[in-house]
Amino acid sequence: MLGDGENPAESQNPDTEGGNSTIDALARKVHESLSLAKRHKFWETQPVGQFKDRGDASLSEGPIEPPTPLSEVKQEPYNLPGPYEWITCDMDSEEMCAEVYILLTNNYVEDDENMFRFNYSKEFLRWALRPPGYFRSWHIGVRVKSSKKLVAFITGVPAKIRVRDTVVTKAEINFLCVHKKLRSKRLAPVMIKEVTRRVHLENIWQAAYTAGVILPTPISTCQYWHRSLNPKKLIDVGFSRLGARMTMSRTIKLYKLPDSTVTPGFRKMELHDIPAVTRLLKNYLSQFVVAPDFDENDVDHWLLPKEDVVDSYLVESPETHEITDFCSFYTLPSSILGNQNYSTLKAAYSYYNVTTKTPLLQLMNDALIVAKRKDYDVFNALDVMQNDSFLKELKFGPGDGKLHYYLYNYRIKDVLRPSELGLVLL
Ligand code: MYA
Repeated sequence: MLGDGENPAESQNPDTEGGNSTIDALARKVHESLSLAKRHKFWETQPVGQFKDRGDASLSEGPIEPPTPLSEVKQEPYNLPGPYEWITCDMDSEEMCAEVYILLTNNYVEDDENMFRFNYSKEFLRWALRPPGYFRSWHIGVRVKSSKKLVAFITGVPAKIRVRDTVVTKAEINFLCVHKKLRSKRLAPVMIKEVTRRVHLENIWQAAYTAGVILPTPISTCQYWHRSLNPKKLIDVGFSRLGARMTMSRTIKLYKLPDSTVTPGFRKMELHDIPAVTRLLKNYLSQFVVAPDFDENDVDHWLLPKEDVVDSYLVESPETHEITDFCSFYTLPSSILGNQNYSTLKAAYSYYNVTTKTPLLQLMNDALIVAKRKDYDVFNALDVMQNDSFLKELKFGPGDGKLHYYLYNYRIKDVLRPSELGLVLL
């Protein structure tokens, strides 16, 4: 099933007792067994947790390197190979946005079997890349000088992220993409160094990112779970398989959902709900080790419903009119590669969910009902936050894609359990 990138050879589930030490041991073993040539030539030079430092109690938590004076930050862009040039992508421009969309549609993340490829919509990209306080200079493209064709991309957006008690403005790095024809030419490290330089120019020294590949060194490793909404299509396109001793009609029955939601007062979030939703989220997210520190502007941007981009629902108590619960998902279709009958898989991704009165299981079942009604084929969720408490019961199945979370220039002592993460990156 589709995850965010490849599924590394890892059979351990960190979300179990003793998971940290098992992962540490595994990481050390992998590191030791690699020949020098196979090591991370680029990542070993970067201020990130290194595999060899795992479990070293003398290293303290927090920034790995202090900020350098701004005057010492390199003023000119890094050198690109001769045929290429840097551009700053103006996502307000319809043409630019379309070029980025096409690059990603044809070259971005695929599953292990190359059956599906993320197909972020233009509207989604605009939303993801222009949050409050965004920097246009962090939307970086690489063009072929002669043809002007866009062949690589990387982005950052600023976000206040709390790690334990410390809130730091970090860059969230995403959409790193190199055209298929230009792979394995060490372009990615140059892109990463260039975005780092531009982030430093704004006096920001930390970053958060996720990837399907193992790099030095994950702060946590999560798993995607998938809830079939349209099982027949999912089976037809090879996203899922008919279970043993299951017929198609029994499978369809198994995943059937009621037509309407069950929680009284369940409705779409509206503009006037922003203060209440912000309060709910702030309270709720405070229990996690790593979480965004959302203010009302952030909630307006990230959680107010946007057609085919982000959906948010809440529970308004019919008696007191208090907002007691909240759930949300974002829309990220995938292209179905080489199928005669279908070209797109419509997927909803669980985003931020908060409960104070409604059982989470019931709230998420209502989210599934809404998603089904809106014609999504599948509802995906990571095992972050308290998601583990509803996944199995609501008939989500584990995917084979793992998603690793990383921090740049910030050391965390021990690997975190997914349930200690309160952060969802797009
Ligand atoms: S995750 C999504 C990544 N995109 C895709 O998977 C799309 C399809 N794949 C591609 O477009 C290419 O394969 C990419 C690599 C571009 C991924 N994150 O140029 P190369 C390292 C970080 O020869 P290519 C997302 O967007 C690799 O280990 N590093 O390789 C978050 C090796 O280094 P080392 C990665 O295949 C991105 C080097 O690149 C990734 O042609 C967060 C090889 O370079 C990866 N996903 O291109 C970026 N994949 O030798 C980090 C490979 O050391 C941000 N590599 O092992 C860091 C914070 C920066 C800001 C800091 C501010 C203070």
